Amino acid sequence: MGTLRVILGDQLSQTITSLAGCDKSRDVILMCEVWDEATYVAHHKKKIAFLFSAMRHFAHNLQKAGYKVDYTKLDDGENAGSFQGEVKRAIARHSIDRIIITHPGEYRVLQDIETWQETFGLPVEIREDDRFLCGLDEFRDWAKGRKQLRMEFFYREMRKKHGILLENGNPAGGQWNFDAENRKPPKDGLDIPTPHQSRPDDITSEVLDLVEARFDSHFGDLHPFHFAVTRQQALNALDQFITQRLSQFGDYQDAMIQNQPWMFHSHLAFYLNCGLLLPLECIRAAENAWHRGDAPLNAVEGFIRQILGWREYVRGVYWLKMPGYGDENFFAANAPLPEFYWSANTKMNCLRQCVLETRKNAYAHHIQRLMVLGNFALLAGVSPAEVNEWFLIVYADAFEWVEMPNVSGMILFADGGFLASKPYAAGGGYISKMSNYCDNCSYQVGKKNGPKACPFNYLYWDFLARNRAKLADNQRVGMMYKTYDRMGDDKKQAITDDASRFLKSLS
Ligand code: FAD
Ligand code: DLZ
Ligand code: SF4
Repeated sequence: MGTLRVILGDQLSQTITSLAGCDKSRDVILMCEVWDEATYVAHHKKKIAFLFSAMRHFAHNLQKAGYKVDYTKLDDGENAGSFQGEVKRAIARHSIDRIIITHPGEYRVLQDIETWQETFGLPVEIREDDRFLCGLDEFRDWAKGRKQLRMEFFYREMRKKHGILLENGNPAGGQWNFDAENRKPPKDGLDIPTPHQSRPDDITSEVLDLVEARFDSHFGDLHPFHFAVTRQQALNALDQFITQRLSQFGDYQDAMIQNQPWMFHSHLAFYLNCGLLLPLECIRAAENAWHRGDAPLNAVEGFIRQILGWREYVRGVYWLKMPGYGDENFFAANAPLPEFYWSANTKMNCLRQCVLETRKNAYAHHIQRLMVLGNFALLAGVSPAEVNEWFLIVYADAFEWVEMPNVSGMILFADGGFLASKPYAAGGGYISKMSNYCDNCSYQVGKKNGPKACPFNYLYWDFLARNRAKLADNQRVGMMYKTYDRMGDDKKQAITDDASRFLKSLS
């Protein structure tokens, strides 16, 4: 008798806890491509191709390392279509007396796994996912008794715990956070390196054919496909980021330039989230670049904060708030998601560009997600459920544990301020300052009202006015009401009328 060790599509790390203590002569590793996972939301074609190809390469490498791997491809005739069904089939095929799996990334999947012991009459061990730098119990302890959680304080604890960017126990450079230096607008003539690109091999080509045939109706362009799909390729992508982009990551972290989807970002979330890269190795690589003098502290600290701070923090919040986080709706927002989030058919150039790039690359960088796509969904009062589904579908790095807190917590403030201290609402002025999108727009960012005015401008004030009862006491937003109150009645009416006309035109 042996152990069935189940590895999910986002657990592609050779150090995954479910493999610890594996008896290669008796234990069986189960990996499966299943219809339920590929369609519970209609993921972007590139996302499915990326995960299936990475899974197949990972299984291949496990086999080469001497593991007994049982791998079900999506189009295998007997494929049961679900994790539960595939585990059942594997138990029937092999001589199994227990199941081991690492804690999954999604609550939905955990609920399913928790039924296996009873369903199959075998002991099921769910092991901690130690690829994260903060355990779930540890986060719960940190959060206990705090009325409000703030990422910044959590991040400082993580810096101390892991000894990152410390000098004699103090923060390197005398500050924990160098964000103030990381808000440069874009400038002409920036030399942005070409992003890392891997060439599809035979395994990837087979997967691309499969996705083309079976997921044709899903959103997104399948070709060209250049994601890294092996650990070695992902390490190359990390190395390329550290040597070519990191030094400018901080300065232009918030900048957006038309037709420059990749900017100086790392594009590593794809690989971190499926397990091809580990958070600590990315953090150490950045820290070492600073020690070598290859990248300035504002860039290195900014990058590390995203991984050691935000990434761990949102995961902690997700597991603290589940189940039910996705149902929270502080503003009672219930508008449908505008059709242009799929078609890009809008005269608002910033939104059009961000949707077009999302469709092409299954990627948009943080500030596009936050201040363009997210900001609009917030101001337009789109229902959290619809926004969550869209963000989960369209990005190849999207898994619910990281997508949902960013959507419900960060952009929609649907949790009433549990994750973030204020809604990231902004008018067109912010987008105009941080991008060149407005240069090519049918609307005029300088105009506040009327048919030619940038819709972000009046939607912003209309959002504040509509939600006054819920926001007036928020210290970070409250002062905006002083500005609103100084406006004349005609101006306030124009805001309401423009917003109402514009929002009606969306449906
Ligand atoms: P970089 O800008 O290079 O940042 C470095 C790394 O830091 C990222 O790879 C990521 O691992 C981590 N990171 C940065 N910001 C965050 C954050 N807010 N939360 C968690 N990790 C962070 N990130 C995802 O990984 N998956 C998602 O589904 C996802 N959905 C998002 C939805 C919205 C509405 C917003 C505002 C943000 C979302 N993010 C998500 C966070 C962030 O936008 C992406 O991690 C980032 O854009 C990925 O690109 P990158 O690897 O080039 O990141
Ligand atoms: C996102 C995804 C997709 C598209 N397909 C699979 C799959 O076929 N097999 C699999 O093991 N995982 C897949 N995943 C990831 C899961 O939906 C889910 O996010 C994780 O298993 C949670 O840890
Ligand atoms: Fe976007 Fe407004 Fe600028 Fe147009 S004018 S690109 S809608 S911010």
